[in-house]
Amino acid sequence: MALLDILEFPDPRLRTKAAPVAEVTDATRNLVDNLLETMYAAPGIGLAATQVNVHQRVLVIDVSEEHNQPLVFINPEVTVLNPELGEYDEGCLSVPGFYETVQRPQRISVTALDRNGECFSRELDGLLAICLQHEIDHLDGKLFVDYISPVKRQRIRKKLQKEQRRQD
Ligand code: QAP
Ligand code: CO
Repeated sequence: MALLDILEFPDPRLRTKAAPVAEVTDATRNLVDNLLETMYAAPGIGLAATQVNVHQRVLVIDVSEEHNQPLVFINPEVTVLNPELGEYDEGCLSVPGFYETVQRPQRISVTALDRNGECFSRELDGLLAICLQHEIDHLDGKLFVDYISPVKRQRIRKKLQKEQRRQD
């Protein structure tokens, strides 16, 4: 297993649209394991392959309190069950230190492949539904800061770029 580097906003590679996984192989399972290790080390509750510069439709989530319920979604497809929006203060490992309120549908169903390439479907609500939508956005090149005002987004961009120059 390996810890992977996480791309940070406004890195243009975060805007890449990820391609579907044609076949779940050992290489896919290695990616999943590395995503999980990187997410737990951060620590975070969700990580998409896009964030580690791998442009395949793979993401991992663990919203459990004990950090012992890893969930894997490969080629996830969401259907909104109830268009009613809920608000949540979202953060992102690619936007470290910033949290903003985002509105998303609260009840969804997802169909995806698991780490064995088996298809499954689940109905989701609460934080898990929010987190899954946030992570699928990454696979489409989208970030939570795209939902906030341009002024706030620009302020976050400036602060992170300054931070990144310090580290280079
Ligand atoms: C996505 O985000 C998410 O700013 C997962 O300094 C978050 O794991 C979806 C993190 C909230 C819905 C609601 C963020 C860690 C972790 C930071 C994360 C930070 C350190 C974010
Ligand atoms: Co994120």
